[in-house]
Amino acid sequence: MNVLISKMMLYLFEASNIEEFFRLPTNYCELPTHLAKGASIHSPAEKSDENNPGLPRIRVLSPDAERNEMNASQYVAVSCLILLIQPLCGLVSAELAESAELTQSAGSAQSAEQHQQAGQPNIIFMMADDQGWGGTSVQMHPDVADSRSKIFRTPNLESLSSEGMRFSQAYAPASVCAPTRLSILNGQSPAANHWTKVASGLRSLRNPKMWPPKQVRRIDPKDVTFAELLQSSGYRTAHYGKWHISGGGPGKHGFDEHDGDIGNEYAERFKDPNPVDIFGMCERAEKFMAESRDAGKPFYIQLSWHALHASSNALKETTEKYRNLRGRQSRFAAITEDLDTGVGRILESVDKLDLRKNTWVIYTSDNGSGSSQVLAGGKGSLWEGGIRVPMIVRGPGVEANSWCHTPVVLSDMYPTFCEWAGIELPEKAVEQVEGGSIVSLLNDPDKGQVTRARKELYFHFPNYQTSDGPHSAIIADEYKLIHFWETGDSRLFNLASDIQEKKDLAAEKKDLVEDLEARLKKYLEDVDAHMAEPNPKYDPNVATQTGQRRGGRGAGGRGMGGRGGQGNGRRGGRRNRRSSQ
Ligand SMILES: [Ca+2]
Repeated sequence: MNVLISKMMLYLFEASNIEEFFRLPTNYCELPTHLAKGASIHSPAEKSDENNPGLPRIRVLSPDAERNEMNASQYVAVSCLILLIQPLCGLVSAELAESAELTQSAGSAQSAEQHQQAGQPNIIFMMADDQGWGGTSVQMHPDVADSRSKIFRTPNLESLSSEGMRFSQAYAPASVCAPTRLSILNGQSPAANHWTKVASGLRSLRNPKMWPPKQVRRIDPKDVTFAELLQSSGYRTAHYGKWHISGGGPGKHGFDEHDGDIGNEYAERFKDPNPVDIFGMCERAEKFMAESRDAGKPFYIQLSWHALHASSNALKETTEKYRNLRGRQSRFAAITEDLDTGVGRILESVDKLDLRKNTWVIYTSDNGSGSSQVLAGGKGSLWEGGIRVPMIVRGPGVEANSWCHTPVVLSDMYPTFCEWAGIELPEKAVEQVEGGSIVSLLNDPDKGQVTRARKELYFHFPNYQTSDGPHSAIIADEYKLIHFWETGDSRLFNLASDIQEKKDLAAEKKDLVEDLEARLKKYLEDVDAHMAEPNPKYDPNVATQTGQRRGGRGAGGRGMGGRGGQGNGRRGGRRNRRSSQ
């Protein structure tokens, strides 16, 4: 406490006026640079003080990593004390100013622009819906020519990738929509969130071998989201586009501005000239960027694009360009290009507002689509086609046109954003977050490392959506094991040499299979994952209906393939596009 008071006193000596001081609890940006470096102020998990219910608890993490806490009443008391002695400050501040440190910070009041350059970085996180690994014209792996589409045109993403880093092995936490979105926001896996499929689909099942678990289907109000932490440390935060995880909508979970608690149906009414609200989202984002810059505040903007949903809403002009393609393919090509145009407008806004130097831009997708010419499986399956997604990052210090081949997962974004913002995760978030920061990879893609609570990546899909049935997967080093719960069988692949998951190594590496199966099962127990349970009334002589869609390979064989031609729209669970998956 004494340390905190002394730091506040020091701050007051340097503050140009008392109003600036009073912004301290809510606006870390107002701290002089030398105090602000590495410091954060937040009132995160514990929204109120245990001893004084209703009063927010304020935490100050000083640059030397000392954690200090006080509640709101203590803060007011300290503030009043400092107000009383403020007249003395003038007498002593001249003496203090002789020290090199204070001299350096004298006149530290920064203009908004200066702050943007020196303070916490801005973050723009863009996520497409159902855009597969090969669903853009950006090659996602240097050795895999077909990791890009030769039909779809995304020149703005090409430009972004030429200025940033491509992650060749980035994963969505889930192979379906909402579970991925929640996992990004709270940093926890879909298995631990007990939300692995958008809806259980129990009613459509007839005589299944296993009964899938029910789904939670909303963000838990107790979750600490990264958006709340950013907000508490001075960020302005906005979420535009598809939310899809209920729980009261973005405004209840850390976003100052948002489009509400909306899902797929929302965007369907937006047609030419604003297909699925792509350009509306761009306009709102640019306005938010400009306002934040003018206020001298860092911002976080999440653009959860509705595209590629409602692809028939693409601009007529763009659709015309692809009229030689067949049916769905022409629509997906058109909406993909429209989305890319939206990405270009966002990038233009960043430059127009002179924010590039201090702004991170991340582009990715919420799940695979099965539209890759290379990857097996698709949406709703844990083959690479269901979970490997495009990912490009541009930002301060990132080498242009660079690659990172270390596996990352989108739940890594939470600690990454917090590290960029200089936020130390509160205890509750440390327990909750399974991802690790990718900052060191961005600094050095070869030597950097991601530190997570567990070294391996885990995926859990105890549901029926494809011919795979309930299954789970673990990726450890270059190996990936997929376990199928209906049969108890596992498949093992070396992703480094077999990205297509063609050569099953399970028979020849039995020890490794045993080891990975044990790790997978232990993980699922540790996070209390909800499992599919055997159906005691299952009758092998009666037909089974699981409502399966394409996109898997099938637990027992390779018959399903799932490696459709680029963007042919027939693989990867494209049926039922109007469903809420
Ligand atoms: Ca999706």
